[in-house]
Formats: sequence, C-alpha cells, structure tokens
Amino acid sequence: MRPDTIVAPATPPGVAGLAVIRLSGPSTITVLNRLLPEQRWEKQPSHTLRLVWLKDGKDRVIDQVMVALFRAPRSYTGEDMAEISCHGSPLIVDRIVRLCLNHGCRLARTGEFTRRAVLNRKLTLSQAEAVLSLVNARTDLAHQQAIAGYQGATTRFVQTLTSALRDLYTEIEYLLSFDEEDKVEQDRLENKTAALLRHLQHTIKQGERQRFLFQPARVAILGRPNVGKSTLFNRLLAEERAITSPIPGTTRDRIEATTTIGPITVQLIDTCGFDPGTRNPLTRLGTRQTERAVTNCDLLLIVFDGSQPVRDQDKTILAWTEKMPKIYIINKSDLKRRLPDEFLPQPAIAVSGKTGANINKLRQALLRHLRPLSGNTTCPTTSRRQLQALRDCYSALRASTRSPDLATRAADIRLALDALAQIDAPVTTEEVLNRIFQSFCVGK
Ligand SMILES: Nc1nc2c(ncn2[C@@H]2O[C@H](COP(=O)(O)OP(=O)(O)O)[C@@H](O)[C@H]2O)c(=O)[nH]1
Ligand SMILES: [Mg+2]
Repeated sequence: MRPDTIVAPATPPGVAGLAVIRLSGPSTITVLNRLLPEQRWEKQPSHTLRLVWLKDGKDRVIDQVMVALFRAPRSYTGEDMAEISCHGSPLIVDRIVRLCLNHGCRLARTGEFTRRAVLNRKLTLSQAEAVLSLVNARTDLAHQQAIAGYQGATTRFVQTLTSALRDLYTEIEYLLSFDEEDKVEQDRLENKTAALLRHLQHTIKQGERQRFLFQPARVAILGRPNVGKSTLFNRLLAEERAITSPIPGTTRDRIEATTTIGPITVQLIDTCGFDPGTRNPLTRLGTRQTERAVTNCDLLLIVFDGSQPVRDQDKTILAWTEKMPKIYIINKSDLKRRLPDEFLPQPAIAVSGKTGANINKLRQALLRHLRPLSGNTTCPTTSRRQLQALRDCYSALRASTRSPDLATRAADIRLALDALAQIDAPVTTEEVLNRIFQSFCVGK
C-alpha cells in the first residue's frame, strides 16, 4: 500500500523567529505543485532551497517561505520530503498546515517521521530512541550519550555481541558433531560464556546507573509535620516553591518540581506530613497520598527535626521506610541539638534548611545514591526497553551454562540471540513501535 503523505509543524507552537513545517511521503511533489503552482517542483533537484511567496486559495499572500526539497531515498525518512520555513507565527503555521491538508496530506502522528525512518531502514530502533533522548537531554552527559546512540554506538555494541554469541553457537554445533567429549573444547566454551556473561552484566549495571540521565529520578521528602520538609524542598530547588510556616500541616498537597543535580534530572516531591495515627481527616488523606507517592520513588529523603527530642511519629516513619532506599537528614542544625545520635540506624546528614548549611553535601549524597558511577563513562544502552532486552539476553545465556546437554545449550543461545535482536529489530510489532514513538513530538 502506498503510504500517506504526512505534514506537521516541526517547531513548537508559539511566536518565534522562524517555524518549520515538514512534509514526507510519495505525494510530496504533487502537494508542492498545488501549494506553490508557480514552480515546477518535479524539476527541482534534491537538496536545494527555493525562496517563494506562498498564497492561499484566494490568491492572498500568506508569507514568504523557504522550501527545502529532499528526494527519496536521501532524506530523513527515506521518502520524498519537503521542509517549509516560514516566519514563526502560529497563524501562518496553521494556515500552511491547513493548505497542505486540503492538498492531500494527512496530519502526522507523534514520532511518525522517525518511525518512517526506521521502517525505511534509515535509522535503527536504538538510533530512533537516541533521537528522542537527544531532544529531551537536559544535561551535558545525557546529551553526549544521546549523540553516541544516534551515531550508532548501541547498534555497534549489539552487532559485536551478536557475533560473539554466534561464535558460541557454532562452537556448540561443532562439539555436537562428535560422539566423544572434547575436554579442551568444552573448557574453551565455558570460558567464553563466562566472559560474555561478565561483559553483559557490566553493561546492564552501567545502564541501570545511567537510567536517571534520561528519565528523572523520583525523590520524595518525608517526615513528620514541621520538621522543615518544605523549607528543604525550596532550598534544593533554589526557589520559593512551597509555602512554609511554623504551623504544623501547612503543606496539604503533594508538590512536585523538576531540578537537575549534576548530570541527572530529579523530580522532587514535597509531601504533606506523614502521620498514620492522626485523627484529623485532612492529615489522614494527606498521609494516604504520601504513602502512594513514596512507594514508587527511587529515593527518599527522610527528615528529622534536630532541635526536638524523638517523637513517636519519627519512629513510625523509621520503621515504615526500613527497607526503602533513603538518606537520613537531621534538619535545623542552626539550633541547639536535642535529637540523640544513636536514634538513627545509619549516619545522617545534618543540614539547615534555614541557613543553607550543608545543602551541597546533601546534593552530593543524592548524586552518589542515584548515580554511583563516577566520571563521564558512557554506556551503550539508553532506554528501559534496551536494558530489558539485555537482561533477557543475560538470563538465557546464564541458563545455557546449566543446560543438561549440548542441544539444549544451543537452544538457550538462540534465545539469547533473539533477545539481543530486539534492541534493533527492524521488523517489530505495532505495539512496540507505538510504545517507543508515542513519547515523541509531532513533527519529529
Ligand atoms: N531554625 C530553623 N528553622 C527551620 C529550619 N527549617 C525549617 N524551619 C522552620 O520550621 C517550620 C516548619 O518548616 P516547614 O518547611 O514548613 O516544615 P514541613 O511541615 O516539614 O514542610 C517553619 O517555621 C520553618 O521556618 C531550619 O533549618 N532551622
Ligand atoms: Mg510542608
């Protein structure tokens, strides 16, 4: 079936210097001929620009635009494409897009240009995911990593690993062709498998630690009312986002805000006081909301008031969060200390939300917890989906070492290869493609 020709603004809505509208598909030239009938677009060479006046159906000029033409297969999507640059007015963009729709285009779905690039083998799936990471990168390291993926670092990693697994498979087939056991060959097989397992495990670990370069880490601030959670929240954001006051229960709702700490993005959550024993219905609702927020967090900042003796509520929180990843914080270090040291099972960081003392130390602790890998090490996987494929590959290869016989072992290695192939699978299910491309913008 001949694919539709799609159109979408590639620049964000709003007023700007310029805006770009993209077209892709087999009717691109036909649409251009209808849109700009004074030119003969079928004669226009690929990769050239033209400055033209664009008019509406009633011969009124909409704007002076620059049209770039890219012919298949030498384009981003692999299809005929045009990019129309106009003045950055939402009204002009809207008019041009409408005209394209009238002349036979359909509005592109989110990520559809990149999706077509994958289907036409212009990009591998992992490169397409890197495009998404690139657009969303908010820190240097995330950007660097995304560029590496876009240039094919993930694809090369998959290819190298695939050929190593194929060698393993061939070796097993060789062993299978003999009746007698070959001790030397068998040992070689074990060593090679063990080395591959170590390599995979290392990459998976790296990938897990890099996770927060591309998706924000969810970090919740927890503690009984009035210990200074909102004050700390504002400090970490370096702005007055949450209202603070000496009245317990000032924060009634969960407040979230995004900030960056070093190379990672953090979604910081200020919770209302946690008080499971309360009779106050509002606090009870808040407590329930806090419980929900906390259970899908990557890290907790558990705050105590250093100027007060231990309360029952503190003990409840301590017990409730025993098994969760956390940093203990003793706040109000500017006041006289009345909280006993031995109260906490592991060292805490003493800070003052009020004066800002030790807040940088807290930021470093956060970074250590969320990104234990130091330096600028980059890693070949950049998405949750890729990481899952690597884990599946690892499990299958691991299972192969416990196989009762060589034939089963060969089958396990096939499974490992299949899992690995998912990362760049050129033909994959609609569902997988939808999941990847739904987080793109329209026009990408
Ligand atoms: N002296 C001192 N007071 C603080 C500090 N942090 C917060 N407070 C005060 O403690 C009270 C409660 O703070 P708030 O951030 O609203 O606590 P929350 O209920 O845990 O969110 C306010 O009066 C703050 O000014 C601190 O580090 N030192
Ligand atoms: Mg508060």
